[in-house]
Amino acid sequence: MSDIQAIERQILDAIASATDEAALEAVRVSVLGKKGSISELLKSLGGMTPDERKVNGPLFNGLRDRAAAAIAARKTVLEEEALNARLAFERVDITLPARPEPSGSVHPVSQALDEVTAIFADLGFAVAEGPDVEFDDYNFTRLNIPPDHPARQMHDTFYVAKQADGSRHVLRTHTSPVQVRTMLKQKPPIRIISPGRTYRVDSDATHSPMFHQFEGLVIDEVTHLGHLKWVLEEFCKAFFEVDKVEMRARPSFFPFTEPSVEWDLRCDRSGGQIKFGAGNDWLELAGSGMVHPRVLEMCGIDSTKYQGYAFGGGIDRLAMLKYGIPDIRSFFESDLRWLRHYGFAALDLPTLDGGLSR
Ligand code: 2U9
Repeated sequence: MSDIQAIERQILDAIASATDEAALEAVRVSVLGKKGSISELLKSLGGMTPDERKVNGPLFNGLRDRAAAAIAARKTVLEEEALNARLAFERVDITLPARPEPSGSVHPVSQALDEVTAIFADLGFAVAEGPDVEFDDYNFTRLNIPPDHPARQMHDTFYVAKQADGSRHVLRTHTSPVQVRTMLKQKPPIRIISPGRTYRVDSDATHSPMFHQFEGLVIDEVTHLGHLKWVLEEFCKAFFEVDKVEMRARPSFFPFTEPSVEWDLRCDRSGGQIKFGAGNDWLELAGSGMVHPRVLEMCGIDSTKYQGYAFGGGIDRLAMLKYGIPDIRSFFESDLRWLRHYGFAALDLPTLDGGLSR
């Protein structure tokens, strides 16, 4: 084998052995670069005789052309391999879920609150909200509970420090001030539901210092207790997911309603579980009544033209009954094991057509 053939073999082996583009570039520089082996051979032609040049010129140029072609071909192969490796590595698996499964769950009180709201919204009630820290005036006075009225004691109020002008704020003891605010700014007809947090100084297995209420208010030229009973019955059927319910009325007293009525729901507790619509037990459901004319007047509504009914119930209590939770305090202990057991799927909002509690 001639020297040139041996050099060519060596160069082609080096090109074939380059495993990436950087190694191939190093081979190219060592062969075809300014001081590369083939460039040096080409330079040596200048010192040769014309006869030697005639023989070696084509040999060296042929060697350069074949080396350049081999480098270009190897470069194409290496580029393709590098691209394939990147495509394999950077591939997006579109069959994977976009995010991990959500691990949070909806608290049973939030679930019950959403259910109550969905049911009343379906019955044509708008949702009204207000602040947790209220004026004494809106929480008591305009609801026919003047200062020193004995009913104020019934409410076991949390008082907030006195303001500079001597007035007192309270943590609202019911959501009724939301209705007061609505009446002060809106003309009848009014049909609202106000769900939310309420506060009273009380704590045992069935009472919590912070609890949740829903209250409804309907004001129009003609409203009566028959309308109220129908609304509560429709609510109970939807909330407890039964076809039939039976309610009984008991006379009661609230300063803001006259007459005042409390409602019980027929149920059966004999099987360890509570069932509605049949049985020999009664369950306290809600308080209600026709809005006291004095309350209407104090909230800017003409009591000779309009009348209204109102009702109120506990959301925590409804959640306890529906989901079989025995102690209200467990709602607020933030125990994750408890939440995993009693919680509801996130993003699954209750609707009447899609299902309430599934
Ligand atoms: C206005 C006028 C009247 C709301 C009413 C009740 C009766 C009632 C309690 C039930 C259990 C609250 O959670 S609970 O302790 N509520 O019995 N609530 S009538 O009456 C109103 C509200 C606002 C302006």
